[in-house]
Amino acid sequence: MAYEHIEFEITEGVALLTLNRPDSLNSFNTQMHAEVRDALKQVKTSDEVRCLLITGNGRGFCAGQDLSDRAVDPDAAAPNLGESIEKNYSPLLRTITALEMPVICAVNGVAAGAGANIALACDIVLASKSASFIQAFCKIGLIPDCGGTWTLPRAVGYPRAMALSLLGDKLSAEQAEQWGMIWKTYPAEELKDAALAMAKQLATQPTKGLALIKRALQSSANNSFDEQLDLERDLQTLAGRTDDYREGVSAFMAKRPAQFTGK
Ligand code: T3D
Repeated sequence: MAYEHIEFEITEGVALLTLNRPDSLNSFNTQMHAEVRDALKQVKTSDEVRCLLITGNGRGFCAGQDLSDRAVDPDAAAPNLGESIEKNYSPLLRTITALEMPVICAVNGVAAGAGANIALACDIVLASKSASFIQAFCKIGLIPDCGGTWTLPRAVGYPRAMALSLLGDKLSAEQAEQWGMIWKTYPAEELKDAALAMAKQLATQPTKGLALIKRALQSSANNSFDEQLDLERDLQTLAGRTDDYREGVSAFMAKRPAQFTGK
């Protein structure tokens, strides 16, 4: 598939997916959804990719749904937003969170609406110091989607999640970093290099083990302590059977750097 609204490349084990509709702050239209879906299918099926990095071109990361596709004639029937969520947004979020590798988001500018919550669903969120996060949904009569009503209270606590969602205020990336909502901020000119360096480093690590860590932490939100202990036992059993575990222990014992294959 030829891409018009995204850029996609795979280098050194890293898939770099760049949203590329800068004139509308990389907001999602149907075609961009299809292109992102296609790229993520490649990420999922490739033997080569061991880390995904998502970012945006221009001054925004992503302003959510392209609202020019939603300009509703007052006499026309209301659009079926549930269908749009079911067909496009929820599968995207499910794919990102289920990918068996680390997913980094480098938020290069404003992340609003679905754009904010897509970023927050990634495993490690980096941002430019000039970026911001806006739960813009309330300003147009909608509710936070893309998992935001799940992710946000867990990331920042209920009072902050509620105020951000009801007010739709702009949260600076630096404040988000201080709150622990994201991992780190960087000066704008350093963000992409820092994100790529982190992605390349992660792509050399025990990918299966990292995927199991991701699964364990995701499950902790809904498990009791006892259930989580059982899950850790089961996932550690799987981790212990990987080639990379063998290699990690041999390398440690031989006092040499480990050469992980992701297997
Ligand atoms: O519909 C469904 O399928 C359901 C799912 C919904 C998910 C959602 O994401 S709903 C929420 C949609 N997003 C928003 O409500 C955010 C709308 N954008 C904004 O509020 C502002 O643009 C920002 C706060 C993000 C940034 O403000 P600012 O002042 O830095 O930039 P700007 O001037 O508003 O935007 C720059 C251009 O991008 C501008 O176009 P122009 O005038 O230069 O030709 C603007 O219209 C365009 N743009 C920004 N956001 C969108 C957009 N065009 C279409 N859709 C957008 N979401």
